[in-house]
Amino acid sequence: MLKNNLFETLQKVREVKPLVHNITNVVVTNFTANGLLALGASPVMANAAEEAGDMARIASSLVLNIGTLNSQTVDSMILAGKAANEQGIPVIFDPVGAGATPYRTETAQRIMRELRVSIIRGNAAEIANVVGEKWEIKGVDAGSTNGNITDLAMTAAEKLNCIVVITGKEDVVTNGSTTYVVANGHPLLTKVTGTGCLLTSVIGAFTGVEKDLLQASVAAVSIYGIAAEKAAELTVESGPGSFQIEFLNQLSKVAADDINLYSSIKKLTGG
Ligand code: ATP
Ligand code: TZP
Ligand code: MG
Ligand code: MG
Repeated sequence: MLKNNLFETLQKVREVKPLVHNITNVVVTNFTANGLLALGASPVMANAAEEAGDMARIASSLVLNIGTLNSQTVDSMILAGKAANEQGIPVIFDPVGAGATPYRTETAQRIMRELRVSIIRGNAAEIANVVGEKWEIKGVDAGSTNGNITDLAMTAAEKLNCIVVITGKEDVVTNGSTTYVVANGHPLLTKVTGTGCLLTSVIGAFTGVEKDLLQASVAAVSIYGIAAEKAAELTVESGPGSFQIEFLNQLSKVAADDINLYSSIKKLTGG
């Protein structure tokens, strides 16, 4: 994937300011809205069943996140997802904590069954549990993983018939046949809650301007990791609090030169 394509896609986000409809969790709502604004997108959070379908219909993309799920928000997710599907609006799903409790696992599987999800993004254990493999998970955090993450991502993409993004030290992005590994990011991202959730919404923003959803996902994951690397350079001595704020600053500042210097994208499989 060409580095100047990455920057062009980012510039499109900044110009178009795609409306990203999020039905997300109460932990990360504010951080997600601020992160999307910093990136250049336009966030909206709308959970009520009375309006979820209407909001999804006017959005560029719909992001569903089960981090603090309850039966009402799950109903709203299904309503919004069906509305988005009818209009051909991409649905991006974050199965937060799938595998931690039966309710989360079953809800994640229900969403994948009842909706046409374009992209699913999670840690390795979450994605494994969505496809019925019982990898260890600790609450919402990935457990220790011995499994092959690339194989897991490719199998999941085939089973779920969507793009799969598995994040961790390295991120794997695949549609089942073409697979990329992105090595951007910084360990400080694991010390701030919601950095996975925000990434899922950032992928949503990129799908609002790039119709090739695999390219959109790779661009989002790499640019997000670059912003984190730059933020870490400035705050690693101070710690996660300073990093969280600087990360928002850097999301708003990623430039063509940063992409040329920092982006680390390898194509593993596919033409
Ligand atoms: P978890 O709860 O298991 O941390 P998550 O949903 O928060 O999962 P992460 O896998 O932490 O999501 O991914 C969020 C961001 O952090 C991604 O950009 C990812 O590349 C980055 N990241 C995670 N771990 C590391 C690491 N050890 N080194 C560099 N970047 C990382
Ligand atoms: N508990 C329920 S949702 C949530 C927590 C801590 C946030 C998880 O965010 P992320 O992005 O998966 O770290
Ligand atoms: Mg994390
Ligand atoms: Mg997560």
